[in-house]
Amino acid sequence: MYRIHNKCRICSGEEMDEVLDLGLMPLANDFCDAHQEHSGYAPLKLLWCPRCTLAQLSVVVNPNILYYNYPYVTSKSQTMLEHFSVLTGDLMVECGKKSVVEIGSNDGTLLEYFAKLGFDKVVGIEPADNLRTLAKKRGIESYRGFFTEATALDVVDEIGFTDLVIARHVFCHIDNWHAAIHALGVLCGKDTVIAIEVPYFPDTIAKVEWDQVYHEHLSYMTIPAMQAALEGSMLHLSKVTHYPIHGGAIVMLLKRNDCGIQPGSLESPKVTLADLHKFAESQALQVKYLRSTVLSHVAEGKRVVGYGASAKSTQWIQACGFTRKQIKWVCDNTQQKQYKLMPGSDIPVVDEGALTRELPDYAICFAWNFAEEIMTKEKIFKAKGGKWIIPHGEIKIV
Ligand code: DWN
Ligand code: ZN
Repeated sequence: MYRIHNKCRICSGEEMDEVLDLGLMPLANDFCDAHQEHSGYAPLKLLWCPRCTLAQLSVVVNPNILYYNYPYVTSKSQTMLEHFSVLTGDLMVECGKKSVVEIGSNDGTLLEYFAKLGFDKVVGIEPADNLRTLAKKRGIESYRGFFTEATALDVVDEIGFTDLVIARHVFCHIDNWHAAIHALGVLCGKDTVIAIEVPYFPDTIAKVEWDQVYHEHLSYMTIPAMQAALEGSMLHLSKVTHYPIHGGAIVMLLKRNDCGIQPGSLESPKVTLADLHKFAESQALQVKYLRSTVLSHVAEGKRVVGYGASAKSTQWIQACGFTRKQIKWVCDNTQQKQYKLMPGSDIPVVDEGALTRELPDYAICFAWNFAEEIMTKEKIFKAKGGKWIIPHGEIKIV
């Protein structure tokens, strides 16, 4: 199911420091029916390479297990759609308006924006069969499989060099960065713009978003790490823009070295080993706090549920050791997660309507990145006396 990763994926350094150990964890998106075989548990440890400053996991879970049937769909939040609208607008300024290739194109939501903006070649690459089917329903065609040199060559054969390549929240899921960077080069003509969106690790650290650490996220991105990874390749980092999505993300624009434009200087806060040790200490305190808060409410006879069966929810539930004794259910608007069981804890996932049907006393908003949207939508819960617990940074009860 997994293999040990003990050499830095940028510099092959073997002297990596262990900075966070979450123990054995289930795969964050392994939602199963009761009778289905669960994928099981794998160690979840964060290592730090002092040479190139990349934080990375100590194991690599087989990507076929993680991604061939993937329950997360990008179209389930209004906030995300607004982000897509801003992002496509920003990228239109950077590139020509003919062809776009998206790596990890999910259900085709983002590519549909580009199709509507008048791009005439819109192509996805997506390993998950269920997601390619959803994309097809939107009129988006996607190549089957992971992003490799072979796929890049197929795409170039079909549409030539593309104006824009976009990869949202996939780069940190990739094990072999050097192969991926090489394959990106294959897609690129002189004027191609590559846009890579990733969670921004300095934000993850500063806001103690430890729940972003799970088996899918093999690496944790900083600008110096990306620059180190690109060294010696035909690409360079030309621009970085920060966006608030998913608790803080950056979009890095990459161009070919021979594009004729010199990159400007890129500012980047440094993450240090000391920051990571502090992060690990704060993580333990957050878990202790949520656990004791929930246990004391349950002891008083209050009903506690979860809202949003995000990957992050698996991390919280597992780290706090919650079972359905503490959390009755987690509701979610994603059909593929509903009426399944949460990975590890087997807490049931139900539809969103459960919140107003059952009016529990407390709902933990595990999709804290969409808390505003969710709280606005679920006004009745609050009006009837329900309280939100927001497990992000200093845990808040609203
Ligand atoms: O990298 C990744 C990031 C970008 O997305 C993936 N590995 C997996 C995924 O992480 P996540 O599952 O933590 O993502 P979200 O978008 O925070 O998940 C939110 C969950 O909440 C989804 O299952 C949808 C659900 N939801 C809901 O039920 N009602 C969301 C909203 C806004 C709602 O109103
Ligand atoms: Zn390294």
